[in-house]
Amino acid sequence: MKYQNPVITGCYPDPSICRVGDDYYVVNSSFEFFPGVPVWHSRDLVHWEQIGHCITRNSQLKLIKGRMNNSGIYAPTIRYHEGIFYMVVTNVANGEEGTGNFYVWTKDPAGEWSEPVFLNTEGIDPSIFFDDDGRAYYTGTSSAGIYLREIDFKNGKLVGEAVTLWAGTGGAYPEGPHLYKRNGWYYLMISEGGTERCHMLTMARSKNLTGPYEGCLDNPVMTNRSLGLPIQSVGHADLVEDGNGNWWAVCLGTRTFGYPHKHNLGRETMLVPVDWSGEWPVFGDNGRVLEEFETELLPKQCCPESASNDSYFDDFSSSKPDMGWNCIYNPDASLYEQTESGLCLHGNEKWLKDADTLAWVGRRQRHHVSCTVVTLEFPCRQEGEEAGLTIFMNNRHHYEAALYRDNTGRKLIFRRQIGSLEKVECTLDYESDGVKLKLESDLDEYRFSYQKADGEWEELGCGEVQYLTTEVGGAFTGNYIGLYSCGNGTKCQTSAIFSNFSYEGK
Ligand code: 6LW
Repeated sequence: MKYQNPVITGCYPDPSICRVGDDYYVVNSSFEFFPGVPVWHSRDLVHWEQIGHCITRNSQLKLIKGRMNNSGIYAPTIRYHEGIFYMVVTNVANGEEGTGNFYVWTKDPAGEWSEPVFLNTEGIDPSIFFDDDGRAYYTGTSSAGIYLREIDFKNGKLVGEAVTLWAGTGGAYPEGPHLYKRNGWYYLMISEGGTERCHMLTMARSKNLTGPYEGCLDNPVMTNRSLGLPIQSVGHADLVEDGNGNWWAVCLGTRTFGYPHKHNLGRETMLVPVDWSGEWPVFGDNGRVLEEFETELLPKQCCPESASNDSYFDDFSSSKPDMGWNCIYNPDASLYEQTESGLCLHGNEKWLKDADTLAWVGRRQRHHVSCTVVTLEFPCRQEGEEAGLTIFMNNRHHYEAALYRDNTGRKLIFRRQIGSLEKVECTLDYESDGVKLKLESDLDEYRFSYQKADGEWEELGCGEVQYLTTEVGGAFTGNYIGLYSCGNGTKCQTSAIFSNFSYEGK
């Protein structure tokens, strides 16, 4: 059978995987977005369905504001041991209290996870390894390389001395470590070169847990660097052995376009067949990650119900919001309300360009070519009130169509914000209380339109995709399609009601 990469499209980087019987679970980074750490389930490794989040309560996570797409939740690891799932992760936040490395645990990965247990240790990209004798170990990054320390889950703390295991092959940023044991060897797998175009996966092994570790002579064992392949920047991988003894890796990669290469969907999750019949694993096509792999080895059971993430509709009638929706930073419940007419946003006094708590919900853009339509009711009366549909990399890079009230009346506007440049490029006088908005995307442009009274769509404006790419305006995340309301200086008196949201990816 042939399958296509990415297997999880959109901004779902730093995948980590574990298996329990026939069930596979993946978690990803979530940065400043909330809920944090999406949890996916699959039985065939190709079709993934989101079943929850590890972080769903403000008490579990304090997100700091202000740093665009490069703070918050980095690089989780998921492991299963004796009936319990553990997820260990970093909240990157300048060393503020209640941040750093922590783990949460659960017996049901689709349910609620525990309160955080902080580990008070340096670095990022934590991982957990259970040795055959049942002892558990933590690995993480330091300036000297990858270090190991025993972890005592009973008492929720690291114990003993830290030992540096390996500093990699000399590439920048040795990170993303995971340990595995096979045929009496401890294998340490890490990423080097940075998460951008030089990203690579390297390995070392030792007969002893604490080393010395010897690098694989074939390092890097996986990379697409300097190759003209459609998927770039592959790395940050995790391995899993299926029930038939075959090995697989999940890793991140980007689908780049244009020249110089750029990407706007963030780093996505790829599946790589691994041949570990020899001493060292061989990843994908001789160390390269392809868009399409042909393999007869996938676990047989398929999950057809989760086969399509290509289209999505929401009338916001469900009492629990769909898992694909996120807020930015910790949510303020007073800004959101579910009503019979749809999702109601109560805009606060902020601007959309503020790196702050907003009445904002967004879903990841998961396809380059896509079409989103949403209905908005917003009889704005107070000067400055605004609500609309935005394509959003971060607070400094976004385009939107919105209903807006200025000192002369209600307007329909199209605005672009590219760094510190901000321009309202179209302003139409607009009488009606409501509007249907459309956002279309391809590799070149984001196009916004609205539906006129006669049912025809009229374009409001468009903007280049390239200015909303990671390379131009972002850091670690991809674009979100957002619904928002803001008062631009004064708290909104008018509620914005969004309904009939549809997204179609091609
Ligand atoms: C993550 C690091 C990385 O912590 O990017 O690609 C960082 N790898 O390991 C943020 O995703």
